[in-house]
Amino acid sequence: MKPLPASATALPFTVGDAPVLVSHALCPYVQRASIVLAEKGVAFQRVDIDLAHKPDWFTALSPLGKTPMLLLREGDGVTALFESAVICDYLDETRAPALHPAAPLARARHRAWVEVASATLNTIWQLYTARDDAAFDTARRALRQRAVQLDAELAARGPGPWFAGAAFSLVDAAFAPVWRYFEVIDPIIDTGVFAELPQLAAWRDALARRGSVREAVRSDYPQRLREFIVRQGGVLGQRAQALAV
Ligand SMILES: N[C@@H](CCC(=O)N[C@@H](CS)C(=O)NCC(=O)O)C(=O)O
Repeated sequence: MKPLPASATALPFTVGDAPVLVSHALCPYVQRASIVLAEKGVAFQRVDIDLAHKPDWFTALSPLGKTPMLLLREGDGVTALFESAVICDYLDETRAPALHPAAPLARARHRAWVEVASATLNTIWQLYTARDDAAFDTARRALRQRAVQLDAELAARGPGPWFAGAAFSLVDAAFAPVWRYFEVIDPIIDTGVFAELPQLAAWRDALARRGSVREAVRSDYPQRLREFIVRQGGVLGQRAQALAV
């Protein structure tokens, strides 16, 4: 694939030696890429866009019109990478330290758990867009089941603090944004998703304190997420609004 000439993309910023992470303030998939860049000590520029009004340059470069998109300088041109798992894998193949296991089978298993994190994000979406109590409870139960499953997986894997023990991995980067949602959701409606799951509690806690995880969102993230949830107008949004007045 030939990189696009920089002049053809009409970007409102310059892609220099540091890659550009095209982002949305609340996007959990962007957080994955941001965490991985930070873990690898790669300096990057973050450009936030409004997904409700996608800029033309973004639509031209992004086949699926989704964040994250990573823009990389290649010679005189710019190459756009999309899909968070692909971006993370590319970064892992090109920058140390490795965040995937070296053995192909263990690496494949880790990639599968990244998929589990994506599926969990879809269920969280169902939770905060649920229009009635039954839909909310269906999503809540599915998330509880997932949490129980992960707690058992962590117990089987042995001591942490990370998913794969002492080494932070791409699975950690994929799940950190998943658990972060509940820092905003649970104070609105206590979902009970994490009740009595000690391994999972310890993992969540370690992730929440990791520098790369903390820096993956701006300081106003909780407030923005709460406002976004209110705008959804679902069960959770209505409760959030009621609590705010
Ligand atoms: N599978 C994609 C999902 C990315 C995604 O869903 N991004 C959302 C924001 S969090 C998006 O850009 N939505 C805009 C749209 O679908 O039009 C990935 O892993 O990168």
